[in-house]
Amino acid sequence: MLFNLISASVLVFGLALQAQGHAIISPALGVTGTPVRNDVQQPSSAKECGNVNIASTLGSTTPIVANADGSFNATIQNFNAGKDGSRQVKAVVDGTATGKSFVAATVTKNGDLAPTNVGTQQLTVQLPANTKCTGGSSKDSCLVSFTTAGGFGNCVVVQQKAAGATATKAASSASAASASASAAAGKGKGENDGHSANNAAAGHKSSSDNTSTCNQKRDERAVGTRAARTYREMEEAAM
Ligand SMILES: *[C@@H]1O[C@H](CO)[C@@H](O)[C@H](O)[C@H]1NC(C)=O
Ligand SMILES: CC(=O)N[C@H]1CO[C@H](CO)[C@@H](O)[C@@H]1O
Repeated sequence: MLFNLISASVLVFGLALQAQGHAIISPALGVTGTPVRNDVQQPSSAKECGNVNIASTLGSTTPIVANADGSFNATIQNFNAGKDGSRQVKAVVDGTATGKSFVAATVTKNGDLAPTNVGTQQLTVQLPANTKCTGGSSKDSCLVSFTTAGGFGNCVVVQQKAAGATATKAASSASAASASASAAAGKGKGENDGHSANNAAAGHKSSSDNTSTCNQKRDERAVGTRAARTYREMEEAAM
């Protein structure tokens, strides 16, 4: 009995030494069922989804459907406490869902930097306003990669049903475009602030210049149909 207790303590101690801050964001790319510690990746700028094979898992991963305003919720679960098991994340998004062209997204509701417990928290992310999810067989999926302050994380699949549909209509029909232009005008300042933050955060990302140019155009399109057309052409060119 005592021996069992001791070996159990040794085992727990050993596991604690191994445990270097793992946390996973669900529903994780390539993970079915309840995620376990081994599902956790270590995203890097070269491999934002870690070692997960994006092409072969994209279609079978449960997607998160984004709101029409480009926000979505996800759940983060850590497997050990402390900063190593941080539930505080940064997020980047790849509209093509190929894993090749990520830009910064804004985490509007984050988790604890150094949680004292093991558990879950809700994350809320705002995609940049000009994001178009074009990946996957339904051509409406983005990949979002999360990295915790502990260096762990993974990708999730985000579907852009409402916003994607609006964008597609806008590209093919002038009336839809002016409708979404007035919607954009109505949203106004808050979005722009988000863009500046995104662009600053994107920093090293190659598309940040294009992002800011597009954002400018997006705001201008409320001014008139010519601007709207320019913006649409730009969007089409970007696809
Ligand atoms: C995220 O969750 C909050 C509740 O915590 C809810 O109000 C909000 O609508 C959710 N957002 C999305 C995009 O589902
Ligand atoms: C308008 C603009 O800034 N276009 C640039 C977008 O980014 C590509 C490379 O990613 C450049 O080649 C373009 O000049």
